[in-house]
Amino acid sequence: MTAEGIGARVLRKEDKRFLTGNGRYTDDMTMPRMGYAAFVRSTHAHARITSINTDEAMKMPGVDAVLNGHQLVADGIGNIICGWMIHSKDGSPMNMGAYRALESEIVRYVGQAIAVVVADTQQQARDAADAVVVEYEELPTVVDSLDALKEGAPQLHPEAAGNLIYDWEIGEEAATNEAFANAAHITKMDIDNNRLVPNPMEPRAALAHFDPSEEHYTLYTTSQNPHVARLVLSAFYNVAPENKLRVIAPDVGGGFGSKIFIYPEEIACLWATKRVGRPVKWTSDRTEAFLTDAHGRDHHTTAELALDANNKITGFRVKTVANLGAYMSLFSSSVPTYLYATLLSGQYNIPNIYANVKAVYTNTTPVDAYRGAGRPEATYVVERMMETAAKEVGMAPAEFRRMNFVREFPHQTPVIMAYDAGDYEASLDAAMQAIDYDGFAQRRAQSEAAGKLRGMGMSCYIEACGIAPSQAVGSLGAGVGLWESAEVRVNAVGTIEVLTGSHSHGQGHETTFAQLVSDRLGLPTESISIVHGDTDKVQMGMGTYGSRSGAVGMSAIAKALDKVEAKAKKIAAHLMEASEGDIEIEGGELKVAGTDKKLTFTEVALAAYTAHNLPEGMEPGLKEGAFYDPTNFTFPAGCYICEVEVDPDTGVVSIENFVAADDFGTIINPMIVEGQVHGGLVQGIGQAMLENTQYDEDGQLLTASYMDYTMPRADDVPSFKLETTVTECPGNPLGMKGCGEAGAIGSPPAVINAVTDALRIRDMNMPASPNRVWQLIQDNGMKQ
Ligand code: MCN
Repeated sequence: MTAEGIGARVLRKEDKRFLTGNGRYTDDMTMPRMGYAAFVRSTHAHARITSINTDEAMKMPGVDAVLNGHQLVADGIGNIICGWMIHSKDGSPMNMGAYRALESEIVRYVGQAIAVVVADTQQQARDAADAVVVEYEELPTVVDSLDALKEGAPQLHPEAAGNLIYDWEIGEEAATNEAFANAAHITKMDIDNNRLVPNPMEPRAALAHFDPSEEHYTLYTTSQNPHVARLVLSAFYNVAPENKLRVIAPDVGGGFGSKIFIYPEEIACLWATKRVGRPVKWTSDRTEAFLTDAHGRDHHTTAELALDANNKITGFRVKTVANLGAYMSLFSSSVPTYLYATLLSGQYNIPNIYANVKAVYTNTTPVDAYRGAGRPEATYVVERMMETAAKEVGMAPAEFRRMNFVREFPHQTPVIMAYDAGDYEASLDAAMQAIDYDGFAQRRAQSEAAGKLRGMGMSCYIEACGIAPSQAVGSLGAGVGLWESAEVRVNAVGTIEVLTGSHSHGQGHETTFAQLVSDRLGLPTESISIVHGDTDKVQMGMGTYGSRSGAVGMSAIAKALDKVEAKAKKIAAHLMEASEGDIEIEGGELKVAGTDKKLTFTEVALAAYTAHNLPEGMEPGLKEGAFYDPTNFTFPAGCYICEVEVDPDTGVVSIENFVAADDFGTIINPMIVEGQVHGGLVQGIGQAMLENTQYDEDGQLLTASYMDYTMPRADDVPSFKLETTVTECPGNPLGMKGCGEAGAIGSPPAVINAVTDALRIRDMNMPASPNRVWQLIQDNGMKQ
């Protein structure tokens, strides 16, 4: 333990670089003779391409090449794939339409890449892309997933009849139906989850370089998982063999899930660099980001909750239609299935659950994981149902939840997940106390006296993160196991480099990972460097998503540290002529217990490399690696309570109080965790209050800029009050649970529960925009 060890509020080491403008992002990289790429994109949501005329574009200044999908296919570049196989309830594999990096026959969403221009400057490339003439024969479009399932709907892919990708189920249908047949009360709701655009601060970018002398490719890219990118690019797309491809994800300015997939642009740049014989760089502009970054959410759900005469939940039946857009992206199939429906038990003891999920193609941008990925959708359904059911049976929502909580662990849910540890009542109580739950009636009366409406809503979320035990995800259809790797290199002078397969793009790993090492070895964090994001430096990794870097990535480091410590103790024991079992590591020293004999860590490290006085047979050096494969997910959980005031004249909702009580197990750095929760809460509140992705019936994205897509700003959110409860996760050596997504998962239902409470209505869709809220007030006659 050191002052910078586990539990310390250490300032983020990486911030010096970021705050002084010294971050190095993909777009900052330059190479000699570098050309710039710009994409010709479909202006139609569904159309047959009848011709692509590049004559004018090729004559424009600086233009090197205009490459299209015919050439891509001729060069043997593979289709974009979805790496997680889902089987329908009849056992058939999912129906996947072909997705090419450049499409030359039928385009299926606005913004789909058709051709790539390479030119001397970015502006020349963009101008030339505008000059490429594509002729289309328009086809009918469908943008809503329920419409896409209707008979006679426009068909997107010949491989997917009726636009159905899969018709999947989980749980016991017959037993659940029986629970409903015997129910004393049934609550039924139609619940939509609005489509979101991820909007990380740094848009996607790629810089590809082919070195003909070595037949070797380098790709700088805005990736959350460079090793997986390399694996997928080589194994499926045929762009380069894995040993001839180096993928570097340098500083990445946020991802929120949207940078874990392989996109057409990375494939096209890698392919184009060899064809044109110069490095090729592409950087997305914000409009391209709106049109082509994988979107999130977009569910239509019908949910039913069965209660017995004592208001105990006896059954939960959920039918969801998930819009996956025009093509299946890398992880898209898992989001509305294993990441969604397996969390439908929430924090509750529900004996019977049955869920059916239909995934559907539409003429919209592909949909994949976005912060929370399936778990916000599940939490929204569960927590809207809990609030509504409680009110229908005349119970306080907190007490209805309390009486249905899971209380004994481990707890096997009917939908695969086995919760390992938790204390849901503790976080409920902490949140209720922090928001002064009992004082709400008085605050409401005061608001009403001032002509305002006031409401309170809660959400008791649970999520499964630390994704995931390889055995489990493998048996569920995932293409790869989801372990993590680490290597701890102790240099001869006692400084440390930690190589990790996790990738930090805002989560502060350079600080928290160093804190773990500092805690274990007693060294200052400034002598510890975290190396990540480069497939030539770190041998293998699975990357960052599903709030896994703490629970899985740091556990791999802890395992490697075990080995480093064991070897260092052996060396120290030998040098001090003591027994290995008597060596203790403390404060940067290796001491012989009960004596004043000691060596500094640096002395032991030096001895490991000078190597003339090592125990017999010991290899020189002090460098150890480990792979860590978790035994279970981790299950962070908490209670969020939101209190809103609504101005009935304008429909403006103001969040007056927001309390988040979370259980993340052992916390490495409370300040970083609070930052993660703040960010997540703002994203969740953005979804609940402001953000909404709208297509018109022709498949044109109406909300393709910040003029029309409202992102949350500082003045949209209150000062959050955070509480912490701790039950250690028994599944990893550090007792940690993930914290990176919780805020975005738990907050939307808390907000909507509060707004519906204020308006005294049963239901409404997100976002609670002033216009929608004002209209609801008019419709329900509540204007005071
Ligand atoms: N941590 C801790 N104690 C815990 C849990 C975590 O101190 N009990 C620390 C970790 O050491 C790490 C940070 O908190 O520094 C987040 O850890 P974790 O919850 O393991 O999440 P990941 O590092 O795997 O990050 C992924 C997660 C996800 S899935 C999304 S989406 C997301 C998020 O993190 N995207 C982000 N947070 C983001 N934050 C920023 N700034 N940008 C994004 O794109």
